[in-house]
Amino acid sequence: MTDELKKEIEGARRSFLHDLEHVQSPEQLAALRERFLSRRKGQVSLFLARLRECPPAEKPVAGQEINRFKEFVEEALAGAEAARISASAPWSDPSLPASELPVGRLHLIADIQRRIEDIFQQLGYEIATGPEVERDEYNFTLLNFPEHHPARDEQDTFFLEGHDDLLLRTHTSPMQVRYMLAHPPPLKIVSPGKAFRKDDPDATHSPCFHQVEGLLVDRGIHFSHLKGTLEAFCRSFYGPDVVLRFRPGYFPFTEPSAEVDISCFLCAGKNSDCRVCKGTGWLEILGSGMVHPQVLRNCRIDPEEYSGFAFGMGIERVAMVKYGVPDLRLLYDNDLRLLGQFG
Ligand code: 2U9
Repeated sequence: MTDELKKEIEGARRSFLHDLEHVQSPEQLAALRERFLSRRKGQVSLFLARLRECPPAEKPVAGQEINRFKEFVEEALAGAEAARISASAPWSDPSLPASELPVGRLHLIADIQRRIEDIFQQLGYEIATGPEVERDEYNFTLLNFPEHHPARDEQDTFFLEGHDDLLLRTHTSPMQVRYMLAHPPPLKIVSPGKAFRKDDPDATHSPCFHQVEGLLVDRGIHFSHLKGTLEAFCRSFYGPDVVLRFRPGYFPFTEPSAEVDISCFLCAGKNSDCRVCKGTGWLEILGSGMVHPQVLRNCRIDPEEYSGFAFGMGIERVAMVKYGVPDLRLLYDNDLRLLGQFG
């Protein structure tokens, strides 16, 4: 019985291999599988049915033979299927370099903010950040804004409804007030972050913008320290050949105050059609001054013993000047092409 079955299995194996060799389509391959492995009438099932007729002593050997045949058919069909799939796959060359993946980068505002922070940290400044919803007292009163200053008008500042003394800070200066109230001098800090003003958006204005302000308070601080510090910063940020120009200015919280221009880093004043400085040779970039004695007093610092300087810059303005961004609104459009185009 076993010998007879063995012969039949051998015949079936040859017939299977012959047909497998001549398979020409996925459909023919499926039909071959059906013919040998179908549960009801497949060749393997027919052999298994024959086991019942086997004498008990021969059953284990006969069963083993049938199982071996079944595994052989299954493996051969799987191999043929795999070969068919890889033959139909598009040709590929694994030695080619991988296709380029898009790589993310910091937004211009965040990038510039960090670069400015890095430079001041190297000069020994600490980074001090604070709340965007501020008290009127820290945003205006202690900074020496008179009661009827235009900035305190509802037209210019976002006050919180139902909270007369709360507002969205109009500059990052209140953080420096907080710091002075909490730390005795000497102190050296920069305060980066968002500020808010009721401006209609246009190419140079946005109701939410970003600033970095700096403050240094110690004994014997005078205007030369301010000049030297801003020169060191601008040379590091804009290039070693940049020249600074100080013009008189006015801020309630500094006295004297100065607007600071830098020489045009693109044309150094030599190109009357320069796209960066528009031919003037100068770029307005910073505000600064010596901290007003009243502001020091308001922050519990004796102006007879201590003096300090402060400065501020708008990050959007820096981005526009440094990278030639023509319209500040581009910085907020969330168009990823911005990241490749500038900076
Ligand atoms: C304290 C005392 C003094 C910070 C200063 C400026 C000058 C300034 C503007 C630049 C462009 C704001 O973003 S902007 O519109 N800032 O010109 N800021 S001095 O002076 C301070 C701050 C805090 C306690």
